[in-house]
Amino acid sequence: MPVEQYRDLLSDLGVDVDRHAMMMNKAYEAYKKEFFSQPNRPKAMEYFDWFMSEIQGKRIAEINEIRKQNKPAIGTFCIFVPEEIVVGAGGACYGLCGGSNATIPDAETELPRNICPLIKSAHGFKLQRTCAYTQSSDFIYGETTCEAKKKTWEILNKHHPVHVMEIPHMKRKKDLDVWRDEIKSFKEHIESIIGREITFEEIKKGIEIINEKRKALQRLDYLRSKNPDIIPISGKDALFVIQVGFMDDPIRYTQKVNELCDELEERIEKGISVFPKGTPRLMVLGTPFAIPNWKLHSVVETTGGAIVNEESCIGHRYFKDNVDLENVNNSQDAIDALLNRYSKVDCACFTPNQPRIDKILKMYKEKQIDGVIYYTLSFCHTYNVESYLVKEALEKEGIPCLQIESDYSPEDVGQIKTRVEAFLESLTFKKKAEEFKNKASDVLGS
Ligand code: BJ8
Repeated sequence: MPVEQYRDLLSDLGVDVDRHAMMMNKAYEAYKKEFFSQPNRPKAMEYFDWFMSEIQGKRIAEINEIRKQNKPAIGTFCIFVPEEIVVGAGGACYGLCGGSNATIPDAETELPRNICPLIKSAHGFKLQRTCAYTQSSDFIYGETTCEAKKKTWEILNKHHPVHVMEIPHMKRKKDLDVWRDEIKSFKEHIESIIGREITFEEIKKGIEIINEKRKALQRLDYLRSKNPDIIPISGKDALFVIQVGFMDDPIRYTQKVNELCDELEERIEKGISVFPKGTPRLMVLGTPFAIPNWKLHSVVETTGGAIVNEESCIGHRYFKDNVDLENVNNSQDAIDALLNRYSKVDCACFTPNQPRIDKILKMYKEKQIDGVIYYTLSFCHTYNVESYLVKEALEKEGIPCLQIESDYSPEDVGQIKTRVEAFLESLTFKKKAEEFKNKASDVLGS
């Protein structure tokens, strides 16, 4: 990974350059092993491969060019952050590193062992100073979605500025009023950093840019699962494309995702699939997958299954809704429109959260899924507890579900593989039994 040429910049940002270079080289080697070994990848993945090689290099240089022009750079850990406001102001809004096991021992010097690995990993990156995105951010925008996160912000704030947004845990009118004020306060906080007001035109522009990005991702989501016999891109590649969306420049990224989609359309027309016909099609539900957490996708897709959708924040939950700009004529309208869109996010931090269950059932049917994997990061209580209600609804509909709880360590790979293997076998058996039943009823009916 060519981060060497950015040594001076990284050093000015306070990055521990030697440790960072060592980690990034390892991460890039892991990426090449994981991704380049997949057969028949779309040509348009070349851009995303290039992005990985520059993830802590050129992109960091771009963000710091933006900062030089007195534009904001905001780091986030949640899809509740209204990135439209930052992008509208000409700034960069990006997800921070939080998917690696390598930073967790450092984090555990300040945080308890028994909390979610995403939070520990992110905190560890700050303590090690090995995430150039964190080091480049004016502030980290935290939220009160889960207990572990909201308490971690107080400790993280000792090392880097953190601004916390209160996300209510219900969606009554009084809760939404609080949320609206929080969006305003986010805008004001950025204004206090750049020393000027963010205009309505800028917010509108930001909304348009991010709506286009979400539209491109909706298109990718549709093409991955459109044809039951042709899967034009692996789940792992599609996941990586979505992960890049949290770091890349949104306009360039949208263009690249659309180019990939053009190629996927062609592949579907020509019948080019990366998996053989009849491969069990899976949807993954649950917690986010931060780079380089590709463990589940790797296991599933090297065991004979294909993932065609992630009902996750690094997935469908992130891009499913656009901001409606109709009748939006001033900043207040724009904030209402943002609130309207963001309050549709169905994170398990809400109670009740029935819309998530209804959506899962709908997606299962629409995408012609064979089975679902309910995936939670260890110690994520909201998603773990909510799994009871989701599984109950799936069971009622006769939808097969495998629940997997995991962290970032490689130790449970063998065990997950064994469970996935058994699950895939049961799906294949179920499919064959259904085909047999359908044939038999055709014969009897004729
Ligand atoms: S909108 S899922 S990105 S909060 S950190 S809740 S995994 S214990 S990330 Fe999330 Fe926003 Fe919701 Fe999505 Fe659990 Fe870990 Fe908490 Fe987590």
